[in-house]
Amino acid sequence: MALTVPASPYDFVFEPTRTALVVIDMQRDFLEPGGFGELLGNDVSELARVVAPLRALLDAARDAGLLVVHTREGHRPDLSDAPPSKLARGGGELTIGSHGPKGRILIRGEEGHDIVPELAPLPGEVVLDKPGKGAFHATDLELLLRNRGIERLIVTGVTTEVCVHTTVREANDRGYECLVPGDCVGSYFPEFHEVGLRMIAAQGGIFGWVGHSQDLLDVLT
Ligand code: TIU
Repeated sequence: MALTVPASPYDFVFEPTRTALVVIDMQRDFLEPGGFGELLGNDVSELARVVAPLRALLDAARDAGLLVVHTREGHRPDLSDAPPSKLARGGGELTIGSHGPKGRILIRGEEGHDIVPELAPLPGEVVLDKPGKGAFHATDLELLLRNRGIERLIVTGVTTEVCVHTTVREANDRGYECLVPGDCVGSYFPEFHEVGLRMIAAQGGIFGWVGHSQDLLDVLT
């Protein structure tokens, strides 16, 4: 049965069986003090507010039978999947692969690369390791979605203007309809968050829809 939620620029209609909840990069490296996000000079406290509403939405999506996809940004220990440009970016001493307080930064298998405990994937849920900002780049996400008949995505996680935006743009170009619940995405920069959300819904929904998790909870539970 199709469900309808109020959203900007107009109502978002979705069939739970044909919709995936995508949780982008809710990793310790981005959210916790001492991780990669903080090493980049960011105020990680800006991201903390996302965890509680996203946990509630995740639980509701699980109960309603939506496909749940968790992503993690990171690289192989030998860095062979990290473009030299990404490794060099920033010019600092601490970069991807360096030893930080939570293990090697953005390296698969390290503590900092893991998803925060509150949002830990359940056994059987898709966990997608991605080397880029977008969840479609160099991953099998599109294949997984096509095989399940998924047409719509509810995109959540961090950060609004970086990995969330890149994923929504990639999805939009591939024909997926994306809803972004604004309280379930976050940025180190409040102004980028604000404008990032407006950019999605502007021009009649140029990249998709922006809504609120409570409206999703109202129809899913
Ligand atoms: N720095 C920043 O805002 N984001 C990232 O590096 N990755 C994600 O957004 N996941």
